[in-house]
Amino acid sequence: MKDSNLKIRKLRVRPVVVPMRLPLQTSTGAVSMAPLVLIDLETTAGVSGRSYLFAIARPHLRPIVALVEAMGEMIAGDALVPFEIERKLRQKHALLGVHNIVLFALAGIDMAAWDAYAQSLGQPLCRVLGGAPRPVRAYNSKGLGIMPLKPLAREAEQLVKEGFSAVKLRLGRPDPQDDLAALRTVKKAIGPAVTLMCDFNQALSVNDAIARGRMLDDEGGLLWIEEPTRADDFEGNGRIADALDTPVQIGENFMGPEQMAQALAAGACDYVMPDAQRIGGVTGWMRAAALAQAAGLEMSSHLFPEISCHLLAVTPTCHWLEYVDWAEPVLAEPLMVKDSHVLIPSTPGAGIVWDESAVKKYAA
Ligand code: SMN
Ligand code: MG
Repeated sequence: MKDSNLKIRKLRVRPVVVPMRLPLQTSTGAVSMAPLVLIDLETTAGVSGRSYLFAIARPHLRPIVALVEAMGEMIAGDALVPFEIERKLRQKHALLGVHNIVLFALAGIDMAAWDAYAQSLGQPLCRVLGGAPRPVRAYNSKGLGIMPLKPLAREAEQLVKEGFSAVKLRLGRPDPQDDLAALRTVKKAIGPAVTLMCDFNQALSVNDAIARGRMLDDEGGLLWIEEPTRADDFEGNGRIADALDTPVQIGENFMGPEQMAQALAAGACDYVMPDAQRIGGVTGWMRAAALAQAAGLEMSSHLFPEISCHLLAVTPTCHWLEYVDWAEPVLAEPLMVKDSHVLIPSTPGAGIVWDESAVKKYAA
């Protein structure tokens, strides 16, 4: 159906709330259900591009759905050219500000547009981006929240048993000694061969982060310390990164490649991990990947493993894919994992297909 005159017909936007197999308690809040916005971008040739957004909390579903629908009306009838769609939507929202949920809606449309575009060319998304499907190294990021030590140890063993060689522990308990006990518990449960990351979810002040980070440096064995302090305090994150041996990882809250450029200019971190929804979809990711390459920084992904595997496969400084199964309840073809690697589907597009009966069941 290699039709280069494809046009956008309309957008279908559906909110769902799906159960999470492993609820997650972070230092800044609990996530036990996944409120998702499902986007279908219908084209004139019958091809439909699909993507989803993560609303974080149920009350945020409605405003995000409304924004995606409003943007859908702005691009109905336009040619299916992802860069042009992105340019138009950015321009139309310049006065409102292309941040936060405006940017999320734009990213959701961008991802669906790229999916439709790749499908129209009959190729997997990574091929259309100039790469080829290949296994992408992944860590199991489900669970390991702020929880008591016994279930924490059990969960750590379970997550490794699912076929992963790396997991991520959430830290940020009020008493640093309790974090240390959790870290030791998990290290003991997974053994020395399994890679371990940790994530503070912005819990600490810069000074506390330096003190706790030194404690973690002394303990050893962590691949990175993620979001030790407020995500948008680039100067503060930079001071932490300078003070510590363990690399500092940030990026899930970069709002577009523009903000990532500011973080890199401030020397905020050692590693970056943009989130497809916040960096601006496929288009934003590709620009972010060039920034990471220029800065010489390893780049990982945040959530959205289904599309992130295609993106990391064409990222020059590709590091780790964050694997979660949060969208799985509504996916007809769940992502395949083998030997701690995500396998990129060889079907046209990104490979996102809805299980329509599940979508009905979890409609919100
Ligand atoms: C995270 C982010 C958003 C929701 C849950 C957990 C966490 C991660 O920061 O990096 O996985
Ligand atoms: Mg994180």
